[in-house]
Amino acid sequence: MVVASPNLSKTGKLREIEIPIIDLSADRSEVSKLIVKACEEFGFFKVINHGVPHDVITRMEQQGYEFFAKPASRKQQAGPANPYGYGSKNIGLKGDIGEVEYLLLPTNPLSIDDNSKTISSTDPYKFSCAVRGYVEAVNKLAYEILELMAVGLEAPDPSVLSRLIRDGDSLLRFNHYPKVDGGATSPSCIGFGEHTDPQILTLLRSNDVDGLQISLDDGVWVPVNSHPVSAFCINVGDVLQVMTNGRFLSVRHRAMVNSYNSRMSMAYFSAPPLDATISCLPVLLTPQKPPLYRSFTWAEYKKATYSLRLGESRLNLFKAR
Ligand code: GA4
Repeated sequence: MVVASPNLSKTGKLREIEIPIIDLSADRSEVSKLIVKACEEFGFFKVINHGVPHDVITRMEQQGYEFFAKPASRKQQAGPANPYGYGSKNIGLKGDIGEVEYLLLPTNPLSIDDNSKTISSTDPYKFSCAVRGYVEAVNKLAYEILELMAVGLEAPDPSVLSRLIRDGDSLLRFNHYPKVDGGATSPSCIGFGEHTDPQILTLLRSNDVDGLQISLDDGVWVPVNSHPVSAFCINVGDVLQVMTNGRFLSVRHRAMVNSYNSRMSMAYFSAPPLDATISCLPVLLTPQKPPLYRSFTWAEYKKATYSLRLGESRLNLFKAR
């Protein structure tokens, strides 16, 4: 079932569109078609009835709120982000800034346990349990969505995408966008500047404060409202654009801040292992549609990602000749 999600903002260069909301409990073959359509059209959709338990989400959110409520000096003990750890205003390694503070974490269980000690000295066990539980649940959801995509693309092997994220280099990010005076009316209202996500798939949860925007190919920004609250936002990353030979769009997006409410989001970036080779799925290649990108390893792509600014297009570096 696709529920219309009308967007009410009409200010400036913002446009109303209906972002697909896909019910994952509906008929599998129907759902796989809807997912493919959304990925082709927007590189973005929302899912409901996704199977991630409500208490797993709230436990995780609670940990995020508790961490960001700590004094700056305490949070800084978990930073500076290089690229992992606590960061405030500085994004990445090339001088990008935004009105955001965040925690960026690798998701393998050992790293979670290790990082928990600096992030939550009072109760590292509680933090680590919440994060482990959440990662397990969203990773399962990522598997399911990637399988549905493969089915929708008519790949002979339905696990051709999902198996790539097994023991992968997936990351977790808590973003906190404090309210900013003059937010939404001044240039400083950008919380996280426009970019695409380098990985395969991003699964994002946020509180009920708006701020996320996606860009259509004509450069118009579309606000994604935070309704329904129980949904996850899913976006295609660069690697999936390469694997689908440009059929799925790695969508440009950004996060805005406002002067009324602070926003918190939690993003799970599902990625392949560093040594995985990324290339187009054979089922999508024809003599008329040769590969748009050359093959590369995830390590190679990740290195290119960190050598560029946030908004720069790294995919251009990997175009086939
Ligand atoms: C964008 C998507 C993820 O948040 C992220 C970001 C990473 C970081 O913050 O360390 C990057 C950014 C993201 C792309 C370009 C580089 C790297 C900041 C930056 C300027 C964790 C990721 O994988 O790439």
